[in-house]
Amino acid sequence: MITIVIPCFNEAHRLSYGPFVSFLDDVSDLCFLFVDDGSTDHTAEKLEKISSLTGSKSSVLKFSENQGKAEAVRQGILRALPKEVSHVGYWDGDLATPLSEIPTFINFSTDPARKMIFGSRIQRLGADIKRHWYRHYPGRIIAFWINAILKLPVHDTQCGAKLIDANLARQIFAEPFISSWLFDVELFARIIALYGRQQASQMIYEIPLQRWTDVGDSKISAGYLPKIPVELSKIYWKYRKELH
Ligand SMILES: Nc1nc2c(ncn2[C@@H]2O[C@H](COP(=O)(O)OP(=O)(O)OP(=O)(O)O)[C@@H](O)[C@H]2O)c(=O)[nH]1
Ligand SMILES: [Mg+2]
Repeated sequence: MITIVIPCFNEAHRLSYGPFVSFLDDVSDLCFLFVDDGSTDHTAEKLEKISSLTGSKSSVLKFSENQGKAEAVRQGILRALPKEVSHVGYWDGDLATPLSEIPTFINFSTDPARKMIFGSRIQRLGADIKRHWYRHYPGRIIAFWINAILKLPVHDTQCGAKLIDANLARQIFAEPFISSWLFDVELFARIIALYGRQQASQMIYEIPLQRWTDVGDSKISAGYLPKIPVELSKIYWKYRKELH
């Protein structure tokens, strides 16, 4: 069984039931756990509707106060892990990465050597990656600094589409994250800390996505940009011994 956590904060206008319902109709051994992170709009009603249409294949974890994406994903994963799951994951609820990419992730995860599989938004011929230039270019600069900190040739740590072996997830989601948006970088740092860089680079597998669309109405505002170097410095400082 695989559980994929969908973090949702005031997503009523971006959540549509159709894709979730039809995807769950077609798959077995996979369920979604939606985390309603203190939403104040109609997210709860939308999620209830998805739950009622999909039965036991989806459930909702609700927080009365907003925890931020990192903690919401972490709590969702911790909720899923005691059940009989081989893998857990998380997927952005705006479906910027369409659910149709999930089977590719699952295929790659059948190799037991691959412990964390994640999507990469690489614009290339033959793929349909629609990302605004004003998100793409800052993203590449941030990715450069993330590479420098992790010392791994990773293209896109920040894509919100990841599938992780349950035993590894038990280790890397145990502690709260210090960063609410760059927590993905901490996941990589924690794997390096546990297994060393050499082994980490064999356990982590980056999949170039076939389709990705910038959905708009992002929760990350331009005001967050100046905070990114500060958050990256905090991450570097916290994990510096393990990352040397
Ligand atoms: N639980 C929780 N989820 C959040 C919060 N803010 C955003 N999210 C969720 O995180 C996911 C990604 O949020 P977006 O606003 O799409 O972020 P983004 O900037 O578009 O990220 P990209 O799509 O990678 O460019 C969505 O499923 C959101 O609902 C939050 O405070 N708490
Ligand atoms: Mg998005």
